[in-house]
Amino acid sequence: QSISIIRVPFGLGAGRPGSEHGPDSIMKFGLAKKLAGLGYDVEADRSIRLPEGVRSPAGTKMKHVQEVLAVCTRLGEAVSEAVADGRIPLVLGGDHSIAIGSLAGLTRHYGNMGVIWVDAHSDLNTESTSPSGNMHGISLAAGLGLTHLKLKQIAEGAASLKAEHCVIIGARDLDRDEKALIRSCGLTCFTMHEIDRLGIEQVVREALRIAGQGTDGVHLSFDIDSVDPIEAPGTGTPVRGGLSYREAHLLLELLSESGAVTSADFVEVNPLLDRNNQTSKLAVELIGSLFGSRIL
Ligand code: DIR
Ligand code: MN
Ligand code: MN
Ligand code: MN
Repeated sequence: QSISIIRVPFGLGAGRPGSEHGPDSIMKFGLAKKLAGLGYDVEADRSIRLPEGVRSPAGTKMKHVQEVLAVCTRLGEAVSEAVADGRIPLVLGGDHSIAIGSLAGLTRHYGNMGVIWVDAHSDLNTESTSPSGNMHGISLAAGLGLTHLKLKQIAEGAASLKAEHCVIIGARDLDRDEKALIRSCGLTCFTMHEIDRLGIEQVVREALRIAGQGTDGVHLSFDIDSVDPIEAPGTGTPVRGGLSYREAHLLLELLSESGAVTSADFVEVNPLLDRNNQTSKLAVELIGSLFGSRIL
């Protein structure tokens, strides 16, 4: 099996700078070596940069739309190429707006893809409901075709996700209109409340059923702010009451065991806000668990 690590040093979709340093930091703490040690053929030379001269007009409500579109277009091509070559795309953010590029590239190949979105947030705002104007807060809504921005604009042949095959895990900070959308749009949201009650193992089993049954691929989009800030302080919008260290690992170990995941994003690591690189190191470990690293 082979993995294409695609670095996306882009952070303009977040409200504060720093996530653009995520990919290099995660690489620096040994990701490529870790994956090679697990037996994968690793390609790690892809880095997606913002083209020169792209700049959104000032004074619009959503910030940096043109920059997000440009980066996501390039990312969509790289992801699509990896899939066409039979390699697993592993996308390192960057802020979570880049998931729009991953989804655009992936849905060209997977006509009926399931998505597992692990996040403290739901990223289900739209251009009209976003309270912040930050593009990382609309990426799942964009995947579902609920925003003005469409995946089709980004990659030819891309298609919107079906809500019935999308699952959010770890949510605990939702905006008003996101809550209404979750109740009405048909996706499944396992908030921290459900994780407390059911346990992370049952939640992951349910998530795999929803995203995996009757689909032709499963994309994992993992926002590091899903993990409790005690373990993952290096992120732009930390929210207390998150996944414990072991819950996060177990989630990824169970996904690994299932063999269902066909691509992944790891986003929102912000080295400028980190303590002793704890969050970058955690990201390397968690990605290891997704790709088969085990305690024994
Ligand atoms: C908030 C925060 N819901 C927004 N979203 C974040 O800006 O739309 N997503 N941080 O990861
Ligand atoms: Mn997110
Ligand atoms: Mn988040
Ligand atoms: Mn179905």
